Amino acid sequence: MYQINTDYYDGAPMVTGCSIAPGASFTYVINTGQQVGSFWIHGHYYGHLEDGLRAPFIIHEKQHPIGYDEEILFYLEDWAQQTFEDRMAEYDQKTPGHLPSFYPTVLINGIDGNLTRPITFVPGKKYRIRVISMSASFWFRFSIPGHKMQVIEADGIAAKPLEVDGLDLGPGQRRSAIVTAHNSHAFNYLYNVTLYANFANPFPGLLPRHYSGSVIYNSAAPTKVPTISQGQMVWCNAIDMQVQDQSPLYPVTRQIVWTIKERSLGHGIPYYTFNDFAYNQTKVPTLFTALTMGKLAFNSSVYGPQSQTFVVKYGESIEILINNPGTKDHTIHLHMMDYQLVEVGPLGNAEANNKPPVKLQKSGPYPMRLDSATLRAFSYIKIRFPVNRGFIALAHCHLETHMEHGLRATIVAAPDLLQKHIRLPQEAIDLCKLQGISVSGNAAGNQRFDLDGLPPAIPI
Ligand SMILES: [Cu+2]
Repeated sequence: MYQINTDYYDGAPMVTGCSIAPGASFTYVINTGQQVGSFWIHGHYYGHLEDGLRAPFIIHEKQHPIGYDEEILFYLEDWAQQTFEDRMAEYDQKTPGHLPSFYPTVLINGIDGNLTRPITFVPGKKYRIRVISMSASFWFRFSIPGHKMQVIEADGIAAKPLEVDGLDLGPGQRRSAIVTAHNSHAFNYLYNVTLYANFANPFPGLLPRHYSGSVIYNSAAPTKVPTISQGQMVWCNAIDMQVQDQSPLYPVTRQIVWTIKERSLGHGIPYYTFNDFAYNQTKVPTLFTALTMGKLAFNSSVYGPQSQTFVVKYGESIEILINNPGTKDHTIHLHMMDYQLVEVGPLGNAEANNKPPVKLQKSGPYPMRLDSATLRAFSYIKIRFPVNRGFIALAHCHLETHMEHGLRATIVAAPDLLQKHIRLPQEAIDLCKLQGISVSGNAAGNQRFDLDGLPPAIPI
């Protein structure tokens, strides 16, 4: 959520505040007047979302929008048979190149994907199908073969309708699409949910995993299953979308380059970074450093090298080029905003790895805005956003293991405006005090550039 001047409600531990310690409580205040659309709530601390602390969060328009009759929600989860902690322990003991014996099942609307309930279509009616990927690691595809989908929303932002055969969602992504029911009720159909990923070896029946549920027009009718393979279908690709409000391409006054690096440390533990350091928690939440360091808050050094902090100023218009020369797909999520996805392209090393290169594509004049973009292996994306207020934005891959193993960065935007407008609620301060966490000073809780006591940054 944007959390304009209420960054302390963002919920990213040690970035915008302290975590909720066992036995403690904290009240989040969400201004529902700033955004509408599909979101989700999830624990942002060490795999909690993967262990189940995740729920859809939908802000409806004040008035029922014209354009559809009913809404049908699907929220999708990858569901492991181990806890995140056990999985990470297994991960950490493996030799390089080996992934844990982890093939998840799928929950559709909170229940076993094999037991999924049917949905009902009334001939001629228009349905808004809302799909929320609350995934921790895997990608999802959703389709209703025999029906086209008009995508009208991505990550809470309204889009000009884009016709596709199905939706493709990385961890954290959300889409809405209009599906018009056929006029005839001669047949029933199926909706399909597929779980897939490029980071684990395919295994028959386990990956990719296919689930389906009935689309009932008439309970006495036979089910029609159109013979179209997933490879023949057109999947929703964010770079093909145009934003509904026709906001033009933002200008660029400064380009920042992040190159994702991957290296195995110790017992083959893969670490990931944007640029040179694996993210590691600071000793003072980054927001509190920005609020208490005066003019030094503009100097990225005070946030510590392992917070990978980039300070940007009011009035700047930022482009981030994110290179992924590695073998794994990621979803790049930025908190507190949506950004324009302006370009997607190949890095040139795909063929050497026996993979087809990602096609070079630039956005149209009205680029789609998102908060979570897919970044495929051997490719890059360019995203843009204006600095029109103060905010602290955690940037991270939305795959839990990647995020917990370093793939995060921090954007501190206009700290002068944060200092002017933010008044920390006592509750946010108490949450830190309860855990003995300092609420002022640099990343180490010291003055100026003295980072004594901060754990060493892990260089990659
Ligand atoms: Cu990732």
